[in-house]
Amino acid sequence: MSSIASAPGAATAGQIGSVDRSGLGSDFATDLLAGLSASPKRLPPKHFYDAAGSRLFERITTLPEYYPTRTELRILADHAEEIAAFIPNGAALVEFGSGSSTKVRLLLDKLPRLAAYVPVDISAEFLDDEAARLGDEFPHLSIVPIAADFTRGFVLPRGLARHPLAGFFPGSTIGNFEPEAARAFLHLARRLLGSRAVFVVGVDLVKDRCILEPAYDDAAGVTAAFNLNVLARANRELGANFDLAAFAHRAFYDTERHRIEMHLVSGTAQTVRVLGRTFTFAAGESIHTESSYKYTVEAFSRLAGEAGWQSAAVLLDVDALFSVHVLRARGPLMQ
Ligand code: AVJ
Repeated sequence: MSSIASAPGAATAGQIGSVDRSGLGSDFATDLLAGLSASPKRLPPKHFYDAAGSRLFERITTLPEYYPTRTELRILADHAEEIAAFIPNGAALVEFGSGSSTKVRLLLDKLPRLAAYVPVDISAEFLDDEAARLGDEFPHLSIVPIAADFTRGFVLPRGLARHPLAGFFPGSTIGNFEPEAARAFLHLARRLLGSRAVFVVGVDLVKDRCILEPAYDDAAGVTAAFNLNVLARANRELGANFDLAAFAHRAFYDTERHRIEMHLVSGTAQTVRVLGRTFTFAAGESIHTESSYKYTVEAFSRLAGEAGWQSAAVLLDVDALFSVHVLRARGPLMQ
């Protein structure tokens, strides 16, 4: 892997070229205790992605019912050149929540003059592997991995400041945010990337529940295993005693709020111990583990507009299942 620190004259912040883990706290315990104490019970979806959860998610992306990944890949493959044309030569490309780098490869192939690729991900393990692999494939590209929870904001290495910045946020991960939080995140990205930035965002589209619900409740049970893994993770990491057989995966589309909700439903009245505390479940009581918001093209453009971006292009697949928005920074930013 080459490093941006080797770029002549680049001012660096000392963390460049290696994975910076300083932003990672163990907030799983905190969030689990708070979420189980809340009513209704809840847990943020970012905790799905330990090593086992990341593997299960990779399997989800290959399921016949789960259309988002393959559809977005198709859009990116079909329009890579058009999207790349919005990203200036010498830019640094910051990817939020990079996971596996399959999607960005399609853009990198069309960006031979990119100065740096900056994958930001909560999973340092994934980051290391993918960064190493990408480094082999793109030997002239500086790769600057940052292990951070981007939902909390993070600092870019100072060496990147002199480059025009572009953001990449594929996968409709933005759908995990409540609309207010999505707007706040878009605003944060606008501040981070600067006044000449371009931001490429993948957004899942509103559609019939007949397509949406199977995508989050597949026949092979992989999504169920993915959802239940967060309880297994609590048992592994926090010594909790969740009985996985006593919880069921449930996913449904809320047509009014335009969101999929995933829950873990307790089959019986039971108590669970986590870090010395006891939590009671009524029969049928659930933990709300994920919301996955769906947007129309107009609704997402409006949201981005409220966060200091303007729409430069919107690309869809032929069946209008998924959208890729190319946004450009607009006007002076209100703090
Ligand atoms: C990674 C948030 C985009 O909402 O479709 C997939 C996560 N959850 N199946 C999504 C997920 C269940 C996924 N995102």
